[in-house]
Amino acid sequence: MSVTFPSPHSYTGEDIVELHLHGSRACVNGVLSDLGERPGLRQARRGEFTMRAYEAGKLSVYEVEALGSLLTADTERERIQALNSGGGKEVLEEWRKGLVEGMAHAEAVIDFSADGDNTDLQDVEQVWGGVTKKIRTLRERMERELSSSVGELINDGVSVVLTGPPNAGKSSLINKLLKRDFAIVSPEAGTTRDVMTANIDLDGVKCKVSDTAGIRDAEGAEGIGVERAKDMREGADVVVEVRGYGEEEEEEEEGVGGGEERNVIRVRNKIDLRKEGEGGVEGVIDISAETGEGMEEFIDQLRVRVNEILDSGGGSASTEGDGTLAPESVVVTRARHREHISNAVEALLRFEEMAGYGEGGVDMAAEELRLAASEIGRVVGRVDVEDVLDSLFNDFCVGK
Ligand SMILES: Nc1nc2c(ncn2[C@@H]2O[C@H](COP(=O)(O)OP(=O)(O)OP(=O)(O)O)[C@@H](O)[C@H]2O)c(=O)[nH]1
Ligand SMILES: [Mg+2]
Repeated sequence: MSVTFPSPHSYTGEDIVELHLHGSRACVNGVLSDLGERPGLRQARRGEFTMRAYEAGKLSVYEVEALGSLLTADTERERIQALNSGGGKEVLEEWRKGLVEGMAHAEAVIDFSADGDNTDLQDVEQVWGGVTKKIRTLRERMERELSSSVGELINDGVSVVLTGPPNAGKSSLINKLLKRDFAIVSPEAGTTRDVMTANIDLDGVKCKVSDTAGIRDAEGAEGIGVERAKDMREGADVVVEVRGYGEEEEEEEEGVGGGEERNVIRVRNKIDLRKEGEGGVEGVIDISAETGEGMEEFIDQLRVRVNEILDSGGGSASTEGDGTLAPESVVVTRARHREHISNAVEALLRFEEMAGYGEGGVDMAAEELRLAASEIGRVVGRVDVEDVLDSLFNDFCVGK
């Protein structure tokens, strides 16, 4: 069976024919090899359909990125965020419109001042005052959006780093979390050296969990592993401090453990070795990576921390009054968006500084507005984005 999509109402805007076949490899290969022998026909490259849709103006870069996120989405939150990218695009277009309006007003003020007619000077100043006020509000709105990294966290995953002394059971714990034999576990201290990272889906939120080398004074390859472990701990969204049962005390003295940092979860592993009648420690979750005891409480605690991070990362337009996420208003979902919006904010700060300085100032200030508008335009963008697109389309599969 075949279905035709005449131009311009197809995905790419061109004429498209879809062949619907039986799914067996032999059928598909038979048809493909027949088509391949006909002049002018070849297989599509990865993401070529989307590339053509983009070139035909059917999709913006922002939408292509969202489609890329959708195709690679591991979790429900990622999927919803990608589907809601339209909301982000609308916000961006509203910002750009505001900036372009500001530019138009600036032009008017410049023209008016050039006329040398001072009778309506007060009106002009009033108009200009209104423009600068609007731009300031817009800039504050952008800063609020930048202060939230929820979009990127949902896309990239929340990083959870397991750390602690050698032999505490970090590798055993990651295996338990992943429900598979992922990292090597051995009674030898200093088994893990490289950082080992795998994703888990925590109620629809992607978490990148990393097992790291046990922290101790070490040389050679293990020493490098320890350095990597420390770097990972530093950059983690959530730190899980793992101690082996009976090993907590000496660690505290060395100043490795403890800490009341908000993003730290402290666990005491190997609780199956606990002696009769011995109690727990305040603020520390007892688990056994071997028997699974306490794992539920640990995962609950992890869930609480991850949600706290997402909620506080919102703290703005992306968080509703009751603290629940409103993903439809998330604008920044990639580092690329952050970069352009930050550039726009900087330009607007310069604008605000100059806007007050008489006539010459308006000229220069207007230039900053233009710059800010073009940066915001790039986020949605059709401006010099070839490199973005190249790397993006590579993530797509053939046929998309
Ligand atoms: N009894 C008991 N033993 C455990 C438990 N968890 C881990 N172990 C044992 O502790 C030893 C060390 O476990 P690992 O998971 O390799 O510890 P690690 O923290 O990754 O160690 P390094 O990679 O060397 O830093 C192994 O012999 C495990 O079998 C537990 O809950 N109970
Ligand atoms: Mg290990």
